[in-house]
Amino acid sequence: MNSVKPVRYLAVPTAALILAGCGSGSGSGDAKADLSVSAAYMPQPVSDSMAAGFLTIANDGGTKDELTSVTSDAAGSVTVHETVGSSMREVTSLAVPAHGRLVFKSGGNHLMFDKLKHRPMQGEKVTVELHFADSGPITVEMPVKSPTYNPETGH
Ligand SMILES: [Cu+2]
Repeated sequence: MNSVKPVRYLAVPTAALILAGCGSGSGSGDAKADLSVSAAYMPQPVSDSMAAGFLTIANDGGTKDELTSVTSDAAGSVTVHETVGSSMREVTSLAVPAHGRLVFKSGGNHLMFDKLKHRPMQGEKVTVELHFADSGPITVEMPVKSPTYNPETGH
């Protein structure tokens, strides 16, 4: 008579499978994050060891992503900073909203290059690799501009 019990338990895994199927279906197709980078530049640093970098990451997809780290062969470390009031602090990630942008600009979010291999000069390029929570890495050639470069005026 112990052959009755297993039948009753079959109902539970079936319901779980149906739920799992719904969940994976909604995450496919054009709902994914679709990232592109523009307006990248580094003001020629006044320091031999440290520099800042700026860029804009646009997301044309319907799902948000997160910038989780930045690496560069030109520097011993690259960290992501945000500016709150008049002080800056390092953050471990920044969101790239769905159908939105993550903007790095002077006085706001910025990349901080530390332990530079050499001091980047105007006209050179610094290669950085951006790493995200979901999307694949993006390599960016960041041109070095004058120390007082203003992206709004272009000089
Ligand atoms: Cu900083």
